[in-house]
Amino acid sequence: MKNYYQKEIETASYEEIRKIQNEKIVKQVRYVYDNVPYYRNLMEKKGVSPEDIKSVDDIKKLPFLTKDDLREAYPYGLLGTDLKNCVRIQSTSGTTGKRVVAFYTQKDIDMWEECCARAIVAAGGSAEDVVQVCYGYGLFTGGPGLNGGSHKVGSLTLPMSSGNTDRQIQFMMDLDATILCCTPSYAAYIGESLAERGYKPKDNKLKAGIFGAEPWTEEMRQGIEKSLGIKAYDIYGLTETSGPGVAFECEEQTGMHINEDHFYAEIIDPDTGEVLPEGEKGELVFTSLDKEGFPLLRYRTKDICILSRKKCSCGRTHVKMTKPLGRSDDMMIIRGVNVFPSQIEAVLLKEGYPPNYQIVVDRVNNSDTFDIYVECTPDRFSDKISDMQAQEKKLNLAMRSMLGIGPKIHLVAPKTIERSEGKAVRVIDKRKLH
Ligand code: DLL
Repeated sequence: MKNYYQKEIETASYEEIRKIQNEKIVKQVRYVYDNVPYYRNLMEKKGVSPEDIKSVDDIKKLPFLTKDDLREAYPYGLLGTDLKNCVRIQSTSGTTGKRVVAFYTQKDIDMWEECCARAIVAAGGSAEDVVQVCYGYGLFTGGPGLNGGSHKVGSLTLPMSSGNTDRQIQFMMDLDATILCCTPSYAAYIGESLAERGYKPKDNKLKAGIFGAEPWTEEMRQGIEKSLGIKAYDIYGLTETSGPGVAFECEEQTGMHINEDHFYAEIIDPDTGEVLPEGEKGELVFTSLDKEGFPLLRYRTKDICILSRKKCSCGRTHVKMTKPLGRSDDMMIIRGVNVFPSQIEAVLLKEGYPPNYQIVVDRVNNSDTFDIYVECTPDRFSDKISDMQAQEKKLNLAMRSMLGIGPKIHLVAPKTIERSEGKAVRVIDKRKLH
């Protein structure tokens, strides 16, 4: 028997889903127009009023929102309701110093957790399961989202958070965890660590994993499935829309169903903004249909993917997205953390370094390496190793405080980083994740 968390809506016909979306969008646009002056202003500039939006077909008339808008409106400018109605924030890094701060009412949290619950049930989860959540807890949405989803399903939840692999393995083995939730690179690392300790895949009770928050390949999936003896499911989401669970994989493992009763998806040409037909590759844009705290309309995710309405054998009818196939901006995800070169540049300038640098990212033994080569100014350059090390340490701390993760800093002599004749090559990503 097939299992769903909310069968009726997850298997509703296209017409039924459209009807729900059409009803919600009319209300939602009116709500945003009345409550978010920042967006009202954008609508007025574009000459659109709430009366122009009668169905989701009219969404294309609305203005886009981007990370730049989030930065400009930071922190409260896109809030949809009084702060007293909000119960939580979550946050992630933004393009420069300013982070994205998303606000949630209790209703928003319930909706988000239900989306995660759908993902857990699609991966075979039920009240019988022990769900080990080793996404980060705190400001990152991964831990809280899957934790809440697991509670809704009624599974026993192990709120591990990330890191401390010895403890992860101890709980996994002693408490018979059956579903593992973490980034795919951490899942691969756990698999390796189990093997190093002499465990075979059959020694654990895991049956499924729910992995996302960063790009991963089919090869990686096969490796994880083999090393842990599980079926590995992809899960997608972003802080701006809620967090994990915007889309999730079912047993077919051929793309992720988008929770269309809550999020309306469009694919656009990233250069022209034109909406592209189903099946074409472009940038994914989301409109949240019923969020109260942070109700973004037409948010440009910068993730490049393809949508498909091909019938799915799992019985779910919601549109599917491919894995993100790339980004239309320069955001990297390193050890699960979103990193923009502009953030690195901002730290260098603040610390008095010239913006001559190169970022090198690689993956060694399933863990990301993160190195930044920075040119010293002549007055700072020294023959004394301890002087240079002290400066590297200071820069490492400044980077860590901006990014949330610490790169290995290599200060190099002035004029040694190759000058390019065209666009500077700032990032060398050797991971080949797409
Ligand atoms: O990464 C939310 C999340 C947590 C998703 C746990 C899945 C599991 P942010 O930190 O705001 O939110 O980063 C969002 O991460 O725009 C994508 O570029 C990338 N991303 C998220 N899921 C996937 C995935 C969380 N399954 C950004 N595959 C998004 C590839 C993903 N990239």
